[in-house]
Amino acid sequence: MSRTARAQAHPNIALIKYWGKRDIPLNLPAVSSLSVTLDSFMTDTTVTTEHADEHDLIVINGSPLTDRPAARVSRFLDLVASPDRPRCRVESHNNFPTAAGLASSASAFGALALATCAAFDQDLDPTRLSLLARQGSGSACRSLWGGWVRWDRGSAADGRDSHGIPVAPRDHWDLSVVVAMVGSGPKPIGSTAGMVRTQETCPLYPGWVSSAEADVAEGQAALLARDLDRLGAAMERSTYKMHATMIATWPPIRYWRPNTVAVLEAIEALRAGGLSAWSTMDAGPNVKVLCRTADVPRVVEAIERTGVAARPLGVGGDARLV
Ligand code: 2P0
Repeated sequence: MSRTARAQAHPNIALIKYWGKRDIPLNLPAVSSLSVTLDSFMTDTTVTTEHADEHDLIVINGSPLTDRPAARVSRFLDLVASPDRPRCRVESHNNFPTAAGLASSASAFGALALATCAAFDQDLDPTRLSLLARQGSGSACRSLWGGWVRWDRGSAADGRDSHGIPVAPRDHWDLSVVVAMVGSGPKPIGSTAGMVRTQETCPLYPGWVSSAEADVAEGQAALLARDLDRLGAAMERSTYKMHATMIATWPPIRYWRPNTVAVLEAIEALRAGGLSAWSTMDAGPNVKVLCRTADVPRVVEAIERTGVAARPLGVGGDARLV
């Protein structure tokens, strides 16, 4: 009998970043990370079993997936429900730009893990869902929970100790993330390939790995103490260190555009004027600015003065079945 399940998950933004893997097939990270889940931006995914065709049908924002991206989703379905499962139809929508460094793979595999387990009648707790989601895309293991989430590197070879851990609930702290939309096109190189190239060719990579756990501890302590200057400084440090390893990779991985720098400078100018606002960037040209919710209008104005559109987002909630 055919079954259908629908789930929604939000993307998350890393405050302390994940870049590099200790195991590629299992998506085990070389470093721990710390993130905040966003509201408003969302992936909405419906999984239906017993699709009549010989192959899975995977449709993202109205277009069927083919080749490797489709195979990646089918492999994930195999992981949840064994390779001899019935074929499935997966329909997924993002209400924000896909594959532009806005963590669409995090919300995608978070929602897919939840919907697939429900469609195959598996009742998994959030930690087991997080372990599954991680195998779809590393950062997805942080999107099962709202609020503030840590992902431990872990040390087990099978990855059982590497999953999301909620650190503070959504209402812990009234902060916002203002996304400066520098570019929304597809990125020059995806995160997975970019991480491998960094590990293989970047002479700075060992320093990135050896300093990361202290950054997570510092970020978490600042978060729990609600100390924005301290959290923001830890976040910017992690961002610049990660982008330094990307840029010192060969061939270099440079996601920055001229307006990326314009926004970074505008935020530094706000800070020089006494406002606590801090920048981070992921595998794309967009800048995300962490600030107090009351300061959002001033941050939006500063970003828009550079000619870049700004989108303020709050802290989001848990992934959920609909
Ligand atoms: C992060 N990023 O911590 C970091 C910062 C991008 C830069 O997690 O290969 O899509 O699927 O595990 O999770 C993006 O990488 O990579 C990412 P895979 P993922 O948010």
